Amino acid sequence: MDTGLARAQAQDDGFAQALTAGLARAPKQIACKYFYDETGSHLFDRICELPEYYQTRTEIALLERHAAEIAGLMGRNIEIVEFGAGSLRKVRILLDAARPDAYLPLDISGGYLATVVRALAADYPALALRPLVADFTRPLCIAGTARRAGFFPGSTIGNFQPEAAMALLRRMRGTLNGGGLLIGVDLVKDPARLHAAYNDAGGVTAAFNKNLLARANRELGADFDPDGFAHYAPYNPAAQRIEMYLVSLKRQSVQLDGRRFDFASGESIHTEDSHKYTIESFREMAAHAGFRPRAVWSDAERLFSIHWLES
Ligand code: AVJ
Repeated sequence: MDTGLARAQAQDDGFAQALTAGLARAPKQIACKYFYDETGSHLFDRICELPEYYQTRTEIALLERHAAEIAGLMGRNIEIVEFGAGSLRKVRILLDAARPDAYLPLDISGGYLATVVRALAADYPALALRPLVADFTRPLCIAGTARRAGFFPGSTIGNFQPEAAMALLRRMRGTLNGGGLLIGVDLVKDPARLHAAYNDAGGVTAAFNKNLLARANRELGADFDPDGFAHYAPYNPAAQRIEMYLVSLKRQSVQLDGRRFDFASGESIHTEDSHKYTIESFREMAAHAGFRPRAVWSDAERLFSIHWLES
């Protein structure tokens, strides 16, 4: 989607440490949050526009169609807290419909938050903007006692292993002062449809995946050859998730931080899992995290879901 925004770069998000530790493991791995440097964020915006990637446009259509009902459930005199400031297009729908007293975007990038605040200040003069530089995957405490509506769109919850997703929901619940959580969740569906969404014909997802290697070269002085790796993103139906890998196309070595990492031909770096849920399986997980699932909206094809969970 066109957010019209670029994320600021060079925040110290621990990439160097995470990559050296992840490449020393067997099998090799790296957390998917490291995709999102400035280039990666632009590539992700392009993914959201792809014909194969139904998620973004489906979620936006659901938000638009049900905005009034969502606002009614959120109630009056609330604060909206967004976990990971993402697409302004999505939160604007909520700001217009729910008219909260304050918007608290939480993000690891202070530069990106500054851009968000600048973009919204002009259009919402009566809205208190309280950006918070924070990693929402870590323990969270947000000062203040006003009732909050949490917002966690984009099926980002799918990037966490189910156990970690449950723990994250629990932690988010603890920040809402008795309010609710509006959360977007991608649904289990025809594996061919899922496969196409992560293996687009234009190769944008492949470029997004390989940008991790380019990022390591740019920021850490590594010497990865991105063409020496293949983008591989199969759907694992037993685990109900897309798994994303970079697979070495040959035997090769990479220098990073004064260390050498060897790759056998065919050896992989696991870069992302994207878990899919049924409406029922997600509601069950939310209930285990202490929420009461109150409302759910989905499109006619059952591609994507948005849940309103009360705490
Ligand atoms: C929208 C961030 C959850 O799992 O679909 C898109 C990111 N990875 N294509 C997803 C992603 C590959 C993603 N999130």
